[in-house]
Amino acid sequence: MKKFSVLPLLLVGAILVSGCVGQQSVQTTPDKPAVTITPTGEVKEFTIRESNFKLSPSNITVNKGDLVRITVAVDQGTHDLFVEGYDQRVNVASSGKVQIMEFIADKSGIFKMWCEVGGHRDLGMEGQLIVN
Ligand SMILES: [Cu+2]
Repeated sequence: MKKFSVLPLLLVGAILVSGCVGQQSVQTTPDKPAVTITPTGEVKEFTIRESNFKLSPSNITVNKGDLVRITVAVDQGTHDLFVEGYDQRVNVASSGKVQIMEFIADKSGIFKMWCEVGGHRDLGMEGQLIVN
């Protein structure tokens, strides 16, 4: 009789333990590698205006950990905007269109950004995102 009454308790115990272990393994092995940034809590907002063939402003500076919000406004012609390193992009759009890209600046460095349409980059539509 005693064997029968102990067995269910052991099973419950085993389930509880495996449940805890499962939770711990989720915490210690996330899907993505841990990103070691401390968010600054700052939101840095910019508007980059695009025309033939320049970005205005062409350089923007933020601090690592900032939330960066860039409003890309096409004033003239047809353009997109790509930010290297962060792989951020707004779609190709024509005059009058406004798009927003937003990301956490989790890597410091100087990252080029440019318009990918035709030869626009070579014509001057290039700038830099500087993350200090
Ligand atoms: Cu362009």
